[in-house]
Amino acid sequence: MNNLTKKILIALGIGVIVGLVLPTIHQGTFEWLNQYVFDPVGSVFLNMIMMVVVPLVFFSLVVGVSDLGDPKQLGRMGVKTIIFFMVTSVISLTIALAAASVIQPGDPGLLGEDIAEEYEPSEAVPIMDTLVNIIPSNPVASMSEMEMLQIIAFAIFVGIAMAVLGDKVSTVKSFFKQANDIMMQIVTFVMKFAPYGAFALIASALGEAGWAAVGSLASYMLTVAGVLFFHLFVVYGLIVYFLGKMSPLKFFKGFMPAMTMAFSLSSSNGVLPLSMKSAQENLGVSKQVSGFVQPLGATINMDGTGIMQAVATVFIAQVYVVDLSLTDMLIIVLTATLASIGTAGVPGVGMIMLAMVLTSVGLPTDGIALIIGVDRILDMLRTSVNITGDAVLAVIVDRGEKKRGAIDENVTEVS
Ligand code: DAS
Repeated sequence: MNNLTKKILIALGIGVIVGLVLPTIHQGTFEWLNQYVFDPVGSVFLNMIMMVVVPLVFFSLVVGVSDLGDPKQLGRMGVKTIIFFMVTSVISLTIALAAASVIQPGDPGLLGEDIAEEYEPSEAVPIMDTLVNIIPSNPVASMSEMEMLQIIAFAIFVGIAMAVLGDKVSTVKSFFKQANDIMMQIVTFVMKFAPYGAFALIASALGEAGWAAVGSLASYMLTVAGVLFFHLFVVYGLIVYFLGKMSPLKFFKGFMPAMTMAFSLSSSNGVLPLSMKSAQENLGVSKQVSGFVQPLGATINMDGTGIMQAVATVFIAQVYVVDLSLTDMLIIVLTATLASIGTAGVPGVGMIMLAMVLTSVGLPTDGIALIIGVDRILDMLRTSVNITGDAVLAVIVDRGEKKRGAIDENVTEVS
């Protein structure tokens, strides 16, 4: 477990104690601290997260899509990889939305009854209008208004155009890559502030909501963890058995070193070398397939993150007593799936993308304050799921390529 994770977990523990105990000792002291310490520190942390959402989504998506290469040259393996990633993302998001809707982890009174009256949800937009309006008439206005689906659509157009133009736009492409690196560096700065932000937000949330919040937070965490384990062992297990023709036991035993490292690092990118080593040496995946599918997956495929985002969005909607329509559910699936295309696998990025999903369905992002404190624990779990999805696909693509005779074990580049 790395140093930052330890700091966040310690800050979280102290925040829970302060939030639950201080108001029972002296309400006035809690209220003063809440007004002059917890709220300001928590708001700064939330604002820092919101600050990077639009540029991070735009730059990472442009780079992610353009890195996929020219659609014409993408090739059989590329098309299979992207389709599989999208299919498992939609499956994981659908399971998560269904589970959260049935379990109902969000306690409507969590933020006080008045919040339910105060908060006027945006009126439900018909599905057809939503789909038509995805294409922005003014991309700059969409960015300033944080219209996430429109920003994603514009970024995909730019990314594909960049892929088609290739070397003609290499200067612009390196600008976008460097801009994306800058955004990821800012995410690293923001995460360094996470222990203070997590402490302030959980102390404030629990102090205001009391013990009821503990139950609701526990229910939220158990829902996310339950769906993650189901997706990991049942969905991936079935896929690797029926499509990869590999025993799930052999698969999980062989990939366990990478899964445990991902759990402690909370970073798909950080564990990528070990992910590829485990897939090649323990699961027999060829270097060509592993070298193509797993790095691509570490960036564009984050089923675990999508599960958290779907459950968190339903949880926050329940707390604000907002009924999500079918259109909203579709938007959540679209936004979470497409947004993960560009987002790099580093700690905490899923929470930043959650702000984007919430915005896309018109929910208040300050609902993040309720769950961000416990997010690091879930980040560890979901990162393990993220990289396992990549390995499952590597096994399947490798089997397909070997069956087709397209793999020459001695060749290193992708055929
Ligand atoms: N920690 C991210 C990863 O490395 C996932 C997330 O933040 O949701 O995949």
